[in-house]
Amino acid sequence: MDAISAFSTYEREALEAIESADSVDTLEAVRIEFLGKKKGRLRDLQKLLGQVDPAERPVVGQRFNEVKNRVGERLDERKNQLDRPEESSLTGLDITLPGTPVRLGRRHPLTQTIDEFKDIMGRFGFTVADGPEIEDDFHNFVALNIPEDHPARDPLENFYLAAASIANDRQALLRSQTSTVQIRVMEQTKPPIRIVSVGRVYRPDTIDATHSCMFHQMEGLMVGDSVTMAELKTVLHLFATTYLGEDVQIRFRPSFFPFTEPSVEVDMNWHGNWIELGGAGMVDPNVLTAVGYDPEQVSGFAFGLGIERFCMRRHHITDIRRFIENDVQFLSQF
Ligand code: FA5
Repeated sequence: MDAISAFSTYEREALEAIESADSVDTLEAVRIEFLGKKKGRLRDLQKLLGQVDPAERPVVGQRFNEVKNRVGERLDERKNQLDRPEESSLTGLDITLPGTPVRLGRRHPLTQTIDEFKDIMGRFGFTVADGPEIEDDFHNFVALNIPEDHPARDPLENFYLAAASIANDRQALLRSQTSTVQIRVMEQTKPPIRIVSVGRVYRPDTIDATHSCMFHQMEGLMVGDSVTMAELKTVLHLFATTYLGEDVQIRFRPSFFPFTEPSVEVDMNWHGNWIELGGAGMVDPNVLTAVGYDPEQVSGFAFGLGIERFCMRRHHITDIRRFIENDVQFLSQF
């Protein structure tokens, strides 16, 4: 047999033996048989190489190296497979490919704003209270001193639920304001009270760049022996400057809410524009009475701020609908 065909036979037999080796030990035996330095079959091939005509040696030598390298490489590959049986058994998975880069998500800008609001108010001593989004007309209207004939109770202004009642013949609806939580907290707690409540509210408003039918409010309530309007103003001013910076101005405009007396609309001026923050005022004596407090003994202030508009102002977002479009490009900026 000439050297070239001896190399080919060696190569074929070595590769077959490598493929059929089913353990690291068997594979090691194959390595010793074909590549072993002392008695391996490669030594025989080397001897053959020494006998070829010097003129043919470059070509035959090249073939010898090819065969030797090919067998060596295949041995290494098979050894890797046998060393990691679980991975090799995952069909179709090439574990040598680079991994898919992981892209971490981020919190929604409104969630970031809400967390920041709670954090700021927490530093002023306000704890967080929660209330249900499906409310009853007692907490959304009656206890808030909103009479039966008030336009805020109009079916066209609210999402009343078809089921006639939650309990006690109360009409169920999606809450239209977080002021409901004032009542729920006062029903269960004695003064002093200092809470904020942040959450979704629902109104069938016409949707445009600054109005949505579902939005978020932060309610604040402070009740104690002698809480005053000056404290309300201080808290809102501190809140706005902490969130937006020292260059914010706060303005109170006389207004009316059935559950506060006096009532105000609160505006802020930031970088030259006035925007409405929300409503506020001193808790109406009728509300204090409805929850069993004595209005001669305690007083309090309350406010309700629209969260979307704050967040829009800070981040220069011009359309409230951007918050609910789920556009990853938009959301990934925050
Ligand atoms: C209220 O909801 C009162 N509950 C606020 C209040 C609380 C007054 C405590 C007194 C004491 P108003 O309806 O004005 O008030 O809403 C408050 C804020 O919610 C508005 O200033 C605005 O920022 C936001 N808001 C109201 N309607 C929408 C809407 N459709 N889309 C987005 N934000 C809105």
